[in-house]
Amino acid sequence: MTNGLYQMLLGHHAASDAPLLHLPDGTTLSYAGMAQRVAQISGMLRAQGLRKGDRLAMQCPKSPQALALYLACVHSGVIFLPLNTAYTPDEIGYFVEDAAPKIIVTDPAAEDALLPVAQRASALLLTLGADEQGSFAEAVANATPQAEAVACGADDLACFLYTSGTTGHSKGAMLTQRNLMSNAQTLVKTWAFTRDDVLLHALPIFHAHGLFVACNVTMAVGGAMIWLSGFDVGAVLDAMPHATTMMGVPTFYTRLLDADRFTRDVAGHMRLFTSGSAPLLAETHAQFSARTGHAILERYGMTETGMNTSNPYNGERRAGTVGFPLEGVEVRIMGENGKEIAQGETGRIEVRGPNVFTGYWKMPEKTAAELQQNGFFITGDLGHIDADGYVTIAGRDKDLIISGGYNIYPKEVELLLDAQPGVKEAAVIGAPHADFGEGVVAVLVQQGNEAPDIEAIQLEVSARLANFKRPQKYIIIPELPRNTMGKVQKNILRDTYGDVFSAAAHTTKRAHS
Ligand code: MLC
Ligand code: AMP
Repeated sequence: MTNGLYQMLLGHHAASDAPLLHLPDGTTLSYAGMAQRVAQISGMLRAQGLRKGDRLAMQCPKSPQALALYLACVHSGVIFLPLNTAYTPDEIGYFVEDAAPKIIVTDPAAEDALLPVAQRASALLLTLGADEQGSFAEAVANATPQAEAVACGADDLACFLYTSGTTGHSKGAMLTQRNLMSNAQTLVKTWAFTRDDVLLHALPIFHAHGLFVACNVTMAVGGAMIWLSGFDVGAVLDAMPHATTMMGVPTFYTRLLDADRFTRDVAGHMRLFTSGSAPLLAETHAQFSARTGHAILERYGMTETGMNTSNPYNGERRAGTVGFPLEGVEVRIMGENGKEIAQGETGRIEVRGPNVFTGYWKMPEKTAAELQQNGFFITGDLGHIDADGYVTIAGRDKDLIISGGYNIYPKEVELLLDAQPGVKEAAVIGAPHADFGEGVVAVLVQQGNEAPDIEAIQLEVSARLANFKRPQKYIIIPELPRNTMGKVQKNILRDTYGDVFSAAAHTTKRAHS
């Protein structure tokens, strides 16, 4: 048994001087250079007693060494658990307790706050900053390199990605080597990636999009990445003439379109722009085509499944659709009665294939509720398939807000707001937002005669929840609209407060920001 995922990502090119990362300081890290880093980190993991199947959690700023840590986990058979850098220590505490990692690697700035979390879990806490300084670097420098990859099979677990749920509790989606390998290989074919590609990488690497789609696909072919720490329009425009491809969330594209400097010439060297993680407005697609001559290729995926569908590389990229099921992936649309429904009609989207995860860590009931015995995963998205086979996402069956490509489950925010002084109950909704697609709005019902102290609530929310989950608007109303079953009618709230982020709304609504 070898280690298929490691072979695909790095093993095949471990001796190559070809560039892997082009860095902002003008230097380049080659595949061979990355393989050396990985062997060194693997040596440290081994010395710390981590073995196949153990977990390592990382909440670090994006850096080449953070990518090397992911690869070293794959190399060592250690399950990699990347965490959003915006998560608060409270949130991290939950993931650490649930996944029980042996090592937590964090930003030096978060060390003090995370120390109690690490101590409670008996985990070793190491620090790794954006400049690659910290105790992680010291531990790695002193290690004996471990060149040989630990043998892993396709069914061995490679990563846990936490995804929030409608109950307010996050679930660790367990992804195997097969899930990641099959998806990357399919995408390489579908999007015609080759070693000549230079991907402009401005996404975070703690989610499926930036890590498994962008990095895995590029590395599977031995291509290069221009490695940016995040999405800064100026830096992206400077880099674009040197790149051939970019993967982004819709916010990337609307922000680029807002920049006068973004012209057909700047995009002239690119062969492919892909979009996903959130719906791309047909209007953005059209504006982008008019400005650059490029039709953005929209695809559809999930943490639990990797990518499911894609518009074609050759052929019509139809705006407003997410294209066709990927090779080897089955997509079906189910009706209320549990039966597959006729083409063209909207129903629940289910997917099956080698990309679909194996279940939620330590949550057999939740796994059984969403991942059926026949292998079809219930995505929680609603959609239809047209006569030509294009899939359209028509809405969501799950109560979910997607803001700038990040998911917010209202229940999690509502539970916190419900517990605040002066709040009788809360409903959290998404409202159209020009930059983020959707923005988070909290609708509160006050307890008693005194209005809740919004500033105090905002402080508490900031201490507890990651920044992208925090409501950007608070609205106080006498009572929440409910149906005859007593269920809050969020559709009415969305209709009523749908314009809170538009300029005119500021003067007409009783909204605090
Ligand atoms: C940042 N902020 C956000 C936000 N990102 N608010 C709402 N939604 C977001 N997504 C807030 C911060 O709290 C901050 O507020 C202010 O905006 C500026 O912060 P920033 O960090 O400077 O923002 P910026 O770097 O501009 O980030 C915006 C962004 C980023 C769109 C570039 O959010 C991003 O990289 N999104 C990508 C998400 C992604 O990779 N999703 C993939 C999931 S995988 P304040 O008050 O502090 O100033 C998946 C599967 C699939 O879904 O199909 O791909
Ligand atoms: P996540 O849990 O972060 O993996 O988010 C997955 C969800 O993002 C999916 O279930 C969809 O609701 C949404 N999503 C991903 N890609 C698209 C897309 N291209 N269009 C619309 N929604 C998308």
